[in-house]
Amino acid sequence: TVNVNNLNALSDLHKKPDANFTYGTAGFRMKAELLDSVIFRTGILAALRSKKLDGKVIGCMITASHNPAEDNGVKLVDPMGEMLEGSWEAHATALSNAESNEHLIDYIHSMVSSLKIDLTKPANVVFGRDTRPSGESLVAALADGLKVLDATVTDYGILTTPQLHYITRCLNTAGTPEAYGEPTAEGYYKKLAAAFKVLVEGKTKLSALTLDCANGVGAPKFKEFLPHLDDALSVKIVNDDVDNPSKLNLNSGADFVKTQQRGPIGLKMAPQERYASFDGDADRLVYYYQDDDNTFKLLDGDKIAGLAAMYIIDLVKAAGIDSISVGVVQTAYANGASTQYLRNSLNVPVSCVSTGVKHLHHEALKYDVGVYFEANGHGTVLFSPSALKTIHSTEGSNPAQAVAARSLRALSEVINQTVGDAFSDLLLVETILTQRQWTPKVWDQAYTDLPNRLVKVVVKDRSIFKTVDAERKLVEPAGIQDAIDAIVLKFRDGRSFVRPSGTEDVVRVYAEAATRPETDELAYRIGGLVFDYNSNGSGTRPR
Ligand code: G16
Repeated sequence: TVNVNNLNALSDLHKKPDANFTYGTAGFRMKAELLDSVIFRTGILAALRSKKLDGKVIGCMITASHNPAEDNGVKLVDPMGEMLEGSWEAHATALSNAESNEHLIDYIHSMVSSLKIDLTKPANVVFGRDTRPSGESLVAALADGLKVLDATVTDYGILTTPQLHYITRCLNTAGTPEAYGEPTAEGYYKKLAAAFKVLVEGKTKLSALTLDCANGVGAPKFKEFLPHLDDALSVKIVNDDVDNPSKLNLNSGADFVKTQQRGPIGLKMAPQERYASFDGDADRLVYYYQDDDNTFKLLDGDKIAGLAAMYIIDLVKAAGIDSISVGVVQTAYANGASTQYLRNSLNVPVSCVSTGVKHLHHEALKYDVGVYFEANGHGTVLFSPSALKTIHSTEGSNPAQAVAARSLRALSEVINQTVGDAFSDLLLVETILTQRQWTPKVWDQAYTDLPNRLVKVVVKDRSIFKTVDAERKLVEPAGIQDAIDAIVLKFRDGRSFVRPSGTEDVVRVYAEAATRPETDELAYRIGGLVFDYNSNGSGTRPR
């Protein structure tokens, strides 16, 4: 059983405030000042998870990713570097909401018995954090939580989220045939850089890429990474001010660029040059450029998925191993034109799942090579064990086939297969553009996005909005979906859906239609409908 005195003493240092918590799209996320007890209890959960898995290493990342500076959160990482298993999210939520130490102990004991956790097993947990100032004290709360069950812990300090996922997998696979690499940031840089150099060898280097790091952890870490690339890639970093925490994700970063459909404020763009943005913990990436007529053009997660799928299909054909099936996973936010392109031009199967990398990752495992990206730039490519085996055993019967097979092998190394990773995705895009000698405009010509708009609506209680069908339909509040459908019908190529965010206290409204004015009107009409349904009088009605 759990040492109750120890738990009481530690838990008293991290008292639960009067609030209700939910493990959301990517873990717990809210105002940092509310998180102390939640993070403490997440430490207990991580230790239980490790014990349940026979001492396998579990990762905890303290970050609120794309959220504003005053927020924070925690994402839990399972042994192979994937997100925490879905069925454990309810336990995380229940532990965080236990009202007293007694309730907390009761819930831990109920988990121990229902999940058959052997408390005598070891617990191993690693953790890291992004650059948010609140991270420091939250890490201390996590460490206290880990003491409750005597976990062995390693603090990796400040890291990007994908680096912690990578390290977790390396630690759990060390010494096995699936060994993933050296479990350090340095090992991560070396692995990615070596693979990238193979992929661009002998090709003419592209002009410098301008990289907006959202004033987050991606900036110092990408600076650490650059020397490993030697001169294989030129990158000019902007928005790297991590010493002014309030600037994090402010008017910059992947979320800003994607939702505002414009470059970071203050960035002067030159026509036909390449620009990219990370989010606050460097697991999302979007590209963009300015066209000759000065219009802003976004190359988001859908465009990256299309580019990656196109390239991989070509490579497996060129290597003579086109028995390998490629599939793409998207969410309802995927632009309708991207889905058409994937299905009709590339002839690949496309599945649509709920928001959250965890859902996409799971679905992508069904393909030999599963490309998954959210439109917001969060995604990666997964190679199944059998696909990897084929790729590694293919010599090719002529030099062209051998080169393609070698590229595929390097590609599987440059891609962080644990989770969406902005560094690794950037190298993937740069590989393809370099190999093809493409400008961003050529990449963009694969298909033309339907105009789209994403609106955030502040409501009284976002939990009343319940969705089905990969979040494309609302079933509650009753009747609202009929009202939405009636509006959508009036718009050419109209599509719209409404879902509560799992990372921010808002309801999101997505709309696309044939033209920009129609799209905006559709988005604002649906947004207004949602606002009127459940307004608390504080937010503004979308218009
Ligand atoms: C997280 C998740 C993403 C999700 C995003 C927005 O991203 O990892 O899968 O798309 O939140 O989710 P929601 O619409 O539910 O707020 P990040 O980069 O913030 O961790």
